[in-house]
Amino acid sequence: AHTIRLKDYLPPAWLVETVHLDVSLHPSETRVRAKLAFKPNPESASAPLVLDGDGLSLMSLKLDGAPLPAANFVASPNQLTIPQPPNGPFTLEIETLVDPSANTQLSGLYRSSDTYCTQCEAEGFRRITYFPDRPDVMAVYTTRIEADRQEAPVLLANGNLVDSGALDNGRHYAVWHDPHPKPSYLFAMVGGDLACVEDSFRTMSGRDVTLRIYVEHGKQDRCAYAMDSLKRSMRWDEEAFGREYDLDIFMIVAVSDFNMGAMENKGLNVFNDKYVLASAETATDADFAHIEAVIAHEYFHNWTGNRITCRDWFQLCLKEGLTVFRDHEFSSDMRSRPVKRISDVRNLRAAQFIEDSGPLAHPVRPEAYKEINNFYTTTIYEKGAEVVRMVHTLLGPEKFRAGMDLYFQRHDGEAATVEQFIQCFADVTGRDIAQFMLWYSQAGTPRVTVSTHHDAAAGTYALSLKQAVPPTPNQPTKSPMVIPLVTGLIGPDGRDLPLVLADGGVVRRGVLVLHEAEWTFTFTGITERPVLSINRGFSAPIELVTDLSNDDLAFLAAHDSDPFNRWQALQTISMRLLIENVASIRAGKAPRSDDKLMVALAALLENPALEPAFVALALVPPGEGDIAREIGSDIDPDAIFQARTALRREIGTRLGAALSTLYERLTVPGGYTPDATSAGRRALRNVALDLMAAGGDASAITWAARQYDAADNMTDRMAALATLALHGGPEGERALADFYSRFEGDALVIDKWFSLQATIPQADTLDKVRALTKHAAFSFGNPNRVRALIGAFAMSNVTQFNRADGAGYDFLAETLLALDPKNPQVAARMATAFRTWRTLEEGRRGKAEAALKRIKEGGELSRDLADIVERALA
Ligand code: HT7
Ligand code: ZN
Repeated sequence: AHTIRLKDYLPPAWLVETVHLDVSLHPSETRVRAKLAFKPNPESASAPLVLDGDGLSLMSLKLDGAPLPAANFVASPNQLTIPQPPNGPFTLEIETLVDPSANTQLSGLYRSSDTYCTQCEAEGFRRITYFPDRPDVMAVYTTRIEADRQEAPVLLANGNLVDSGALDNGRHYAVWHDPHPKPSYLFAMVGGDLACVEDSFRTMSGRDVTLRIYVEHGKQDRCAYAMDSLKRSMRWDEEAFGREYDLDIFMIVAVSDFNMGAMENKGLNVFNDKYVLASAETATDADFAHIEAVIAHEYFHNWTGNRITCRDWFQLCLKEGLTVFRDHEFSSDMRSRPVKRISDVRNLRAAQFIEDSGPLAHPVRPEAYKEINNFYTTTIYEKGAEVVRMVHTLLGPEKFRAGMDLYFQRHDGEAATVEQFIQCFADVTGRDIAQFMLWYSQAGTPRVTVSTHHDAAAGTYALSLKQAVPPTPNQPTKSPMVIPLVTGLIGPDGRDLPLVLADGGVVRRGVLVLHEAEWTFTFTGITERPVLSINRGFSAPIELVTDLSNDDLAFLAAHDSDPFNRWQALQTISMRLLIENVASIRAGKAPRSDDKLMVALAALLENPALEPAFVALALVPPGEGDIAREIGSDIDPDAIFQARTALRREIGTRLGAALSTLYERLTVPGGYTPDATSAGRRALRNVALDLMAAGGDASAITWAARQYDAADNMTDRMAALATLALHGGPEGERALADFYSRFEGDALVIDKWFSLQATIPQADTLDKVRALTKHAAFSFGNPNRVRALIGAFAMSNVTQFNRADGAGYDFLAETLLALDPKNPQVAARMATAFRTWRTLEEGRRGKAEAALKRIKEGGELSRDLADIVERALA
């Protein structure tokens, strides 16, 4: 397939001022009439008019009201060209016919259950009509939709409703007008028989905005948390960023077939129903937190993405990284900031660091792509957010806000670039940004190695830092980056010492900035040896290698004023132990235990000042993927699993008494509420239960069974079910069967049942997963089902996906080949499970490579799947 390159960007030759769409909905023959007002772009040379299409059937074409003779245009399903358009403005009327029921790709106009809906990002609009389908062509849209009133009583599009009424033959229509110019990827329309929950919000300037959430009939009572999250997001964006909503109505439509989480279409967000619907009985605390975050994320896009959009898809992180940063900040303000940061960093390491160290690594702003859908990655989103966070750390909150204000003021209504965004921060500080831009252009996770030297006689403390960025695809050598390291030196009394640099330099807000490949910061006035706390709050997305001893780390775990580094210290001690034990297990020796680690963990359990949610996170050892990443090559997933299981067993047995006390003490009084404090208590209680079971405590199984039966909420029921399924033998089987019969028919809940079974690290799991693909509740047509079963198996069941006999790889290869013709986007995403294949030990490596090659040669692959497989093999 053709490669698209950033360096080839050219402004559009033709701009579109207005779009009038007239859509007559029909299950298989939807007629779309598009009237487009074109004008030449004064900034580019005259050129033919070339419009994008994707699988379209052209029915008629008029230019300035007159049918265009066939000799004057060239139309194919994927392109419409007018070689010699008029010299000045003109209108084009294009009529196309589309089949929403046959659209299994879920891009363009499709049907979810019986609802008509659209997904236009990144390039779905061209599956509805011919258009210059690129984000720098911004137009004002008016959308008229007509449909059978019975089939689709609700007709929605972007903007405000300006007209509606009845038609003959049981049909009706609605006209929506969106006054804000927008790119085609933000277009949306919906038609269906949906229920609606309504509320309102008064903006900071006193305007009343109608808020509506549309869901399937009967699901209205599961929308309360989403609505509350929306109102809190709207208020927060006013308070934190001064951003007010700009239409009279904001709508969310929940659909059950959706390729991603949600979509920020102007005024008409379309959501995967997983991120809308929640009740105590059906959603876990984690689900509630995700709903809050995704609602906020899509709402925040109204300013960072919609009012200011991206010039081209290479700038995707401009809207996504920034909006993730904003939603992380929102959740931190709504919940516990340290707990949110630890969870976000855990996710970053588990997904982005892995992507960044393998064949799919790419810069936060890529320079080339074959299929843009494959670049909605954790690097664009999560690393993109970390880069914005570093700007915040380097500048401090006031200057950061000033830079953001300037960005909104300068670029409102525009399609902008990453340079323009970063330039705003340069302009409010007078700083040079050239080196910082490397964060956007260089892929790979920088590794910073730290060594320290305390000179008691001189009262100095030298902190030597070295940075290196590993090679990544097409980037063999790298330059040093700007790395902001929030740092503290902790004295023997556990208090931070003043940071005074020997050269007279000032350390603002504890931020040391490394610019060079190697640098030594020397502090004065340090008479007693301090303990170093560096990269506090994970101020830079780096791998850190320090010379801290385990005793230093235990000291940090107990005393650091930075909660993130308290957690990190325990993780580092555990990681050292795990890595040693993996090597022992592979050498046929028994894993060792670490008394000091147990003492440090026990201290956590006894410290009433710590938040339960923090303690819960601190008790969970590094994941199998993290351990593999740390080891780096020649990975044996079974040895990693055994080492981790041994550590969990050790924690469960050594701390058993304290864990059971916690379990009994931490019951959450009253009915279920999803707030962060109660969720934290539940999290710790459930971690305690699971560790007790891991320690082989038979009473833990009894407690889990009791908890499962008595639970009044999904968090406790699901946690008990997981413990039983993992450790409970027949009790586990009984509970799994009970769970299915309790929730049969509730697809989102049954997804939890699929995922749990797919992630059990036992030898018969693959057979069970195969059997579950035939289960009545499973469907390859629904992305949530596919992700719940196949995705969970391939991405989260490290030992069974990586079975030594290669059967896990074979299963995934076969599944992807079957799924690809139906839904290439989802197939391509699942294929990224192969991204670490080169790090495996020889036997598995060979089998994974063979499976990848089998996919590659498996017939006519979609551009999406071919791109991932080719890059994985390269
Ligand atoms: N901006 C949205 C991205 C998205 C998407 C991309 C490709 C294919 C389907 C999609 N659905 C949504 C989501 C977001 O980041 O807010
Ligand atoms: Zn987004």
